[in-house]
Amino acid sequence: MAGKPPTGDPVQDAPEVTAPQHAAAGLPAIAHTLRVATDQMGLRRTALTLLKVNQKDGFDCPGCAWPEPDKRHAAEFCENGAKAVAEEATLRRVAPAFFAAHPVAELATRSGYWLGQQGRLTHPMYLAEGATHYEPVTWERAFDIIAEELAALTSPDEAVFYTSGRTSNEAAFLYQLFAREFGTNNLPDCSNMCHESSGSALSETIGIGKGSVLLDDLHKADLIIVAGQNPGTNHPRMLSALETAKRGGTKIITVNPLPEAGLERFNNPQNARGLAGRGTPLTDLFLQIRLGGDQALFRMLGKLLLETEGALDTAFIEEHTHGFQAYADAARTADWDETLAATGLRREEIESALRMILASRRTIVCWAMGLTQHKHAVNTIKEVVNLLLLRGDIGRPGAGVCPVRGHSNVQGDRTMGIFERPAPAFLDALQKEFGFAPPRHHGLDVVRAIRALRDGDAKVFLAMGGNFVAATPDTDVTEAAIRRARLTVHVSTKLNRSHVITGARALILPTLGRTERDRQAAGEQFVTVEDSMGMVHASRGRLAPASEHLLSEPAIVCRLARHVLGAASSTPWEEFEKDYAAIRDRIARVIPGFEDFNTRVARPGGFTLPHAPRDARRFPTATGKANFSAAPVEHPHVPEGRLLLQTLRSHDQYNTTIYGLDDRYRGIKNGRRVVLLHPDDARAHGLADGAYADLVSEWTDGTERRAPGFRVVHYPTARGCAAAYYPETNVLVPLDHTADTSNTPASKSVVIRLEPATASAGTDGS
Ligand SMILES: Nc1nc2c(c(=O)[nH]1)N[C@H]1C(S)=C(S)[C@@H](COP(=O)(O)OP(=O)(O)OC[C@H]3O[C@@H](n4cnc5c(=O)[nH]c(N)nc54)[C@H](O)[C@@H]3O)O[C@H]1N2
Ligand SMILES: Nc1nc2c(c(=O)[nH]1)N[C@H]1C(S)=C(S)[C@@H](COP(=O)(O)OP(=O)(O)OC[C@H]3O[C@@H](n4cnc5c(=O)[nH]c(N)nc54)[C@H](O)[C@@H]3O)O[C@H]1N2
Ligand SMILES: [Mo]
Repeated sequence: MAGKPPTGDPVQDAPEVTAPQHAAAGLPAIAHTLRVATDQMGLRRTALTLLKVNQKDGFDCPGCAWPEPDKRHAAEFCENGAKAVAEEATLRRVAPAFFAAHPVAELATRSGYWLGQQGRLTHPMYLAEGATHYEPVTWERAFDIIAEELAALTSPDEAVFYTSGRTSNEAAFLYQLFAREFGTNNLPDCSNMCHESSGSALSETIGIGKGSVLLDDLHKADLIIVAGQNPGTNHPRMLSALETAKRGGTKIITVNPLPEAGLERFNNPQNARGLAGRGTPLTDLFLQIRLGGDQALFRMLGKLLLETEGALDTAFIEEHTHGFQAYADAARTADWDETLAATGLRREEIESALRMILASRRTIVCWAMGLTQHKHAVNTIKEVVNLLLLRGDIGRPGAGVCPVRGHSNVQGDRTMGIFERPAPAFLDALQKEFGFAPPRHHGLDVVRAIRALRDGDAKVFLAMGGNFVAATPDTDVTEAAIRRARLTVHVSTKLNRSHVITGARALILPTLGRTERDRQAAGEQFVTVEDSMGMVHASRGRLAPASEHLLSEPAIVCRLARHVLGAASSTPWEEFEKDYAAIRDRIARVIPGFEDFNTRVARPGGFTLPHAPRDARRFPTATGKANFSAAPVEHPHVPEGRLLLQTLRSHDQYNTTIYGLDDRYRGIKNGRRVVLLHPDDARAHGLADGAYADLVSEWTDGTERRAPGFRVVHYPTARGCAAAYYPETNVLVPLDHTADTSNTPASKSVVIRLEPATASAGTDGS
């Protein structure tokens, strides 16, 4: 049986609401997985494909970056991983006839969901200046067009090279090499909108911007604090790790404005207890915090530890840390009234958390976007580090920091040098290996790239994956900025909004996905990725490519580089395209930790990158120690009558890729334009459950932004804290509303007011 054709028209957004669930996965997850997968792939392909996900001889799941356990199940994937695979391995195709039938202006009126459902891109396509339709173009001509526009720039810094985190290590290494040989560090990536705040905070405090725990540490911890993360939806395989930990006696504290089903109870579909029994309860203490209240919470916990006899690991603090006194002085001034106001918690709740921390000899803190997407995100994460340092909980088994990464290779892309602010040592190594002088001045991150495009300072935009216009904040501003570009180019697997909001000229370059065979001159190739815990391993696609016209990402970069750089480059681009082992040999010589790369990655399961704090309690910071921080405590200021809005993911989406219109665990069906409100907040605004409201964001410069027609859902969220899905609500996030230091859009704390809707219901306008 082949896949079903996609629905023909924009979907009517008509949310139906039932009670939220209290457990994740179980049989409904399996049923849902199989339905979605067979719709896209048919039955045979579904079985063949899903059995290769995350196996040692298979491909890395294109879903999240959670690591694979050493002992793997025959089905080492989750419902949402299966959806990510089905989305890529779909049998639906977007061929030239599709583009002939649909003018770009018409496609720009379609929802992101509809665009994505059309299938895989099959041919390179070109939108000429002034043209109404994309037309097929040869690869040669496509590269010439890019070379032509790049040559016309007055400075290499007028070009922007974006990356989304699915790109393999090999492609990412070549891509940054190409950009730097061309002459710019303009390498913004999705990380700028994601864990940049974690990277900033961890580099300053422990000397490396990556998490310090391995999978097994979670099993060994006495206490795991999960703050600002919804693993039931976004990292479902993490629930198996939490379940194993729980069964060994680990306690879990959840810190979240929402009671997320996956953290309440887990029905593991891989065992009988999960399928037929009651599953495993996960959270022992739920702290229903206000949005942005985490820094205040962790600071108060620190103060309480300081006041408790024998609570500190003084030997560790003395030998391995710096700045304790300044921190302790600041923490002692933490005030209960302010803490309770910022967190919305009761004193007893915080004291319960303290008792659990005191009872734990090994504590891990896990977090994701709930901590990183705030104005004071970097200081919030530094506060998490403070708490762990007090107890010596970094650099020993069962303890540490665990920022849970998003895209499956977002961490690897950064390791490979996708960064607008590269370290001088990295550039030195590139220079030595490839014999050119890389640019030394910093490039543009995501927000700065949008400003540069808006102001006419950047003119060519190239994206290695992703969906830039839909993923970034301030949709109207960003779309206008992109439309000013001379040329926009997208290397993509699937159609998305970024292909239809274009510069004067535009190219779509279709590429192979993770699941597909990659054959080059030297034979069949594999690529490598790095997971959230610094494990590097091979990924080998098995399916026939979606079309014979696709090129792999490494091949696209190699050919682009040859067209653009020509004889000026002495890099062996042709060799690299033939055999990716040649790329890995160079990575081995440039990037520490990759010595003997080809040999070590050939081992089943791959290898672990070094991490000085984790491996040896060495902290490569400016002080040579782990740094305490004494930043003032902040929390969002919300004017009277206003609410704070967080923009988050439903269960049926992967970032801007919409799989369906349900958010099963939260009890929402058939619609995405919903706003979750505490019943008291809703009533204060005169909004009954089922009423429709416009969300109006208010920014400090007096400007307002409106997202019309959201169905109000009375929901058990924290008081004063609303929630709605991204990307529909990106129109509300002001471009300048970003985190200090990391410059990450503060998408989890947007001040809004609610107005009765001007129209009763919208179509799905994502
Ligand atoms: N299926 C699926 N998997 C994914 C993705 C996907 O879209 N779909 N996206 C991938 C990517 S790129 C990423 S980065 C991750 C994202 O993974 P998550 O960070 O889990 O994603 P969000 O939906 O943004 O959820 C944020 C969570 O933090 C909570 N939160 C929000 N603000 C605060 C706060 O101020 N304090 C606290 N304590 N909690 C808060 C929210 O209620 C929610 O539970 O998932 C990755 N995996
Ligand atoms: N308001 C708000 N905004 C947010 C967030 C939020 O929580 N709230 N989260 C932010 C976060 S954490 C992130 S990571 C960003 C995500 O930003 P992006 O990474 O830019 O967005 P995605 O939706 O993941 O990109 C999906 C597209 O990638 C392409 N693609 C998929 N697989 C491949 C592949 O293998 N190769 C290539 N070349 N292309 C491929 C497909 O064409 C698909 O349409 O969004 C950010 N934006
Ligand atoms: Mo992300």
